Amino acid sequence: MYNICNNKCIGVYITMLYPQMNAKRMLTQLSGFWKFAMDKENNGESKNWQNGIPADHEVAVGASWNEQFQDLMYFFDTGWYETSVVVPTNYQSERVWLRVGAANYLSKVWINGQYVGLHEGPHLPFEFDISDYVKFGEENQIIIAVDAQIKPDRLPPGDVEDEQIIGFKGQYPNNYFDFFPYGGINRPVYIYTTSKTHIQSMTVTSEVADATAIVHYEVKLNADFTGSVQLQLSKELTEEVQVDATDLITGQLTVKNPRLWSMEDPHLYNFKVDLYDGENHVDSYTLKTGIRTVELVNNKLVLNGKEVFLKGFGLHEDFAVLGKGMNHAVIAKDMNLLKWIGANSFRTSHYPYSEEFLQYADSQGMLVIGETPFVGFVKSHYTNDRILNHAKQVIQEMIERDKNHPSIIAWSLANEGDTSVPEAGPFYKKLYECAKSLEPTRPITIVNCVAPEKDYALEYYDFVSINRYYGWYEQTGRLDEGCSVLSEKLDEVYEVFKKPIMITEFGADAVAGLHIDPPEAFSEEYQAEMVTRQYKIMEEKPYVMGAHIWAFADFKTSQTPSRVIVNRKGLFTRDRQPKLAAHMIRKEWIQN
Ligand code: BDP
Repeated sequence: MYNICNNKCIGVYITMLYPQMNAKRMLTQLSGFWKFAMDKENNGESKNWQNGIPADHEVAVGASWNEQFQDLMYFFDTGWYETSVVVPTNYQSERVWLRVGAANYLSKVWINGQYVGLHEGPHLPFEFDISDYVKFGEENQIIIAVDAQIKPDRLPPGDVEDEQIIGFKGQYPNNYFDFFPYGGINRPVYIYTTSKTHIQSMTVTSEVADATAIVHYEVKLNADFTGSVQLQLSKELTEEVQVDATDLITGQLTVKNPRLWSMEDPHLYNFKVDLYDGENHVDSYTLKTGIRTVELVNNKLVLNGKEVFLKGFGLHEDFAVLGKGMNHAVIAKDMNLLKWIGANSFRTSHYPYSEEFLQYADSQGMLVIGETPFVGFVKSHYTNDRILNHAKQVIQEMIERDKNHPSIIAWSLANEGDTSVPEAGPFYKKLYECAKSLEPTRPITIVNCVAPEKDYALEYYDFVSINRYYGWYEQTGRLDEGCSVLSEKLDEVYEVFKKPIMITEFGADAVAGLHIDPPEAFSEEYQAEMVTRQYKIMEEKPYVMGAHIWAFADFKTSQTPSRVIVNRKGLFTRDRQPKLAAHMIRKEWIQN
């Protein structure tokens, strides 16, 4: 456990290397059907459920519970999961880890009735060393209680008093962010082993000049180690260093004529690290990463020295039945459609996406703005130390998990908080400083929705991100007016901040199959015309670095009079079929 932003991890060991099977590590997946019990009073512990749950369902793990059974759809209390596993006796001398890809929201873990620890927060993995809790060669009971209650001090927060909220009031359930607050163990669960002394974390960054890359590495071990360390960058480069009683191995590798990671050639190097204690092979880990540079120059994003205009979408992890479950086929479909339409980028709106999603973005050459789950902060959050510390913890976990993905080109630390109150300034400044101290290589932003002259937070960030719905929430039905207001307002935003502007959201709902001419709000024609015209305006502004349409696909929301089951701003339907706007934008993006 280590703390960089001066806050406490809550019993969790932050080591975010994606689990892998290799010469020194065993890996097995525990996803599948688990026993499940609804704890509507949220007091399962007082009923002794940690020793065995009174199962009322059997649900799939690796997906939200809500859509698997009708009576779970609106269940937002604590779901207790139980399974059992035999850990082979030949791993007795190893460390055995239980790793959960993500569970929404607060999870507590017991093995054989013994409390192991808890993790707070959705969308990020957590793991525990369970070596001292398991009985080798015997059946072990694993119980995970997942508390999905919606509360004001959770991230993302919900159930805040209406007066403070600037959007999405009075919905059911009462989350006030515009996506369904799915509960459960949404991503895969693994058991894996490591040696007692093992690699805990790896950081790889690169500098490129004159056809040479300097690859800086930092390999963090869980304990002091004496021996030799072999470092290999794909097959091309091998180095060996001797270390003496240290838990941190740092250095650099020089790569001549590197094959840079880019959108056209998303080349990944295997950075393999092996620890040897004499003849004894102690640990091994292979990290897939890319060599590339990213910077902001003259209001544009520059990748490997070349300017790139970001065109793409805000997405959601959302699919029928799965809810927020990780599914490889849905990821492949989404990435395929992003490429089909000519997008080069997306934002992980409004939370960190699965590791598998980012791995696929790496291999497909897609550029990603990685976002935290801080949606819709209001005044009372900014003066609450628990929120600040929890937010820093989440930033630390996200950066630790995602820092080596070449696809991630920027971080977004929040979406549509109320930045018009003075308390927002110091709060967002602290978040920025926390993230920058952990990760100085990528530009950082927050997404704003208030008027620029009222904003107290964006001045601290590297670029300005804005969500703007001219022609939809304002100037409804008036496309021409929406377009001219957009053009004027963009200039105003630039005048205030004098920083590159990323339009992170613009768009209109369209009901698939609804055709109206002349175009009216909610028709496919209206959405198609609006996003195409507005995109062109944005692209022509010299200070705009990119434009992301809201949204990629329709997605489920809470119940509210302005949503018919799903938010329909998708250019694709929830089952990923194109609306008219998808064809129009494809013409625009593929030609340019
Ligand atoms: C913005 C939010 C996004 C919403 C979108 C909308 O950032 O989550 O879904 O608007 O209203 O407020 O469709």
